[in-house]
Amino acid sequence: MTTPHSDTPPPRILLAKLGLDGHDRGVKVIARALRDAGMAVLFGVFYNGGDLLLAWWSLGCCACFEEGFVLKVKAAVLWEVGQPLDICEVDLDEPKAGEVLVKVGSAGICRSDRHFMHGDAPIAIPVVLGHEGAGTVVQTGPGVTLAEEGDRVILSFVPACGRCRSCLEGHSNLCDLHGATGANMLDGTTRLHADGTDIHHMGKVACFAEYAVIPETGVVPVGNDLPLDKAAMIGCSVTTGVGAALYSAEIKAGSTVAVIGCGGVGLNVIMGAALANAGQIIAVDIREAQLEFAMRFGATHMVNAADQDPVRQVRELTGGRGADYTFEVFGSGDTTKAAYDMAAKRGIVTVVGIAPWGQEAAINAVDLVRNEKTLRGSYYGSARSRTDMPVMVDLYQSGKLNLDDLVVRHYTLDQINEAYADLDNGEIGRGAIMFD
Ligand code: COD
Ligand code: ZN
Repeated sequence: MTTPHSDTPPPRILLAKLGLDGHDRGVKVIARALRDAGMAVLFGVFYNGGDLLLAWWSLGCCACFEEGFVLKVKAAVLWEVGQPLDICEVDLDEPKAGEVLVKVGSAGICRSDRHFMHGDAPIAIPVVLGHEGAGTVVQTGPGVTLAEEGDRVILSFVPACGRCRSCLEGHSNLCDLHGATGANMLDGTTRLHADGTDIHHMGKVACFAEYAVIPETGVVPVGNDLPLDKAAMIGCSVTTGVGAALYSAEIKAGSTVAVIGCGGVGLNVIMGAALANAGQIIAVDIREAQLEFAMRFGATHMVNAADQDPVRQVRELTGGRGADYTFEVFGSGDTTKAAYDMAAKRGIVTVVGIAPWGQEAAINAVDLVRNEKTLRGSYYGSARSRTDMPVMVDLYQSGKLNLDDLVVRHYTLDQINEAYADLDNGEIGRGAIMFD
C-alpha cells in the first residue's frame, strides 16, 4: 500500500565546496580566524523543497592562511657559491595567476645542482636548488586549468610558455621565455624570500624545499599510484637520459653505443639505448662499481677510463670502427672530446653534460667532415615534458624502465649535504630526498 507522499523522493543532501578566491584577502582573514575554530566552516543551509544544500568552506591547506598569506617553509638555500646548503626557514608567497603550490614529496640528487653549488655553472644567488622532483598540488592560483588540487605531479624544470618560437616549433625543452627569465618565475619575479631578500628558484622548480610554487606548465599530473621517488626521477634523469637516446640521437636497432659517465643520467641513457634495441652498449666510467651497476640497466660491455684509454678500448670493442652513437654524460671538455673521438664514421655524438663555464673541447675539424660525424647537444632529452613524461611513466609501469633499482638511497632534507657528499664520493645509483 502506498502513502500519499510516496512519489516524492527524500531530500538529497548536496555538499558544495566553495573555493577561496585568491584575490580576496578580506575573505581569507575571516577564513583564517574561522579556521582556528574548526576545519570546515558551514556557509549556509538551503532547502528548495526538494534538495537540501549544505554549503561549506573547505579550509584545506591550513598553512595557506599563515600571517601575511605567506607560507613558512623549510628549504635548502645556496647563499654563496662554494658553501654548503643552508637548511633554514624561508617565506613562500602563494601562487599567482597560472601557478600552483606543490607539497614536495621527493627530490633527486642530481649533479647539475652540484655544478651551481661549485660555481661551474652560473645561477642567480641566493637560490633554492632542486630540479628533479615530484609532489602533490595543494593550491592553484587564478586561471589554472592544467592541474587540480590533489593531483600527484612530476615537476618539469622547463615550464614551457607554449607561445615562443621554440615552443611553437615543437621544442618546448628550449622555451625562450623560460630561458629569458632563468631562475625567476615566468613574470620575472620570485615567490621565495627571506628577510626582504628575494631567493631564486632553480628551473622554476626549487624542490629542495617542503613546498614549491611552480608555473602550471611545469607540473605534469600522473596517477597517485606512481611512487614519489620514481616520479621525481622522471622529472630529470629519466627524461634527460632516455630522451637523449630516443629523441635526440634516435638510436637505430642493432647499432653500437658508448656512454661516457654512468651516474644517474648516464644509466638512463643506457636504458634508452636498450629500449631502442641497440646491439652493443658500452658503459664508460672511471669507477668500477658504477660500471658493474650499469650492467643491470642494459650495458653489454664496460670500459674503465681510469686505467685505460677509453677511445682505444671502445674502438677495439667495435672492431676498430668506433661506436655508431656516443654520449657524453659527465660534463667536461675532455670527455666531450673522447665521445667525439670514439665515434664511428657517420657516428652521432650526443653531448648531455655541460662542461664548466669556459672549458672547450678540441674537435678535429678534418675528421668531422671526412667521416661525416654529427656532434649535437641534448638538453632535457629533447623531450616535451607534458607529452613525453607520461610515456616514461608507462615505460616504468610496464616494466621496461628499471627505476626501482635506480634509486638506491633515501635522505631527509636535513641530510642534503651528506647526500651530495655521497654523490661526490661516487656512490652508485641515484639518491632521493623524501619529505613527510
Ligand atoms: N670518464 C668517464 N666517466 C666519468 C669521468 C670520466 N673522466 N669523470 C666522472 N665520470 C663519471 C662519474 O664516476 C659518475 O659515475 C658519472 O660520470 C657522473 O654521474 P653523476 O651521477 O655524478 O651525475 P648525474 O648523472 O647526476 O649528472 C650528469 C650530468 C651530465 C647531467 C651533469 O653533470 C651535467 O652536466 N648537468 C648539466 C646539464 C643539465 O643541466 N642538464 C639538465 C639537468 S640534469
Ligand atoms: Zn638533473
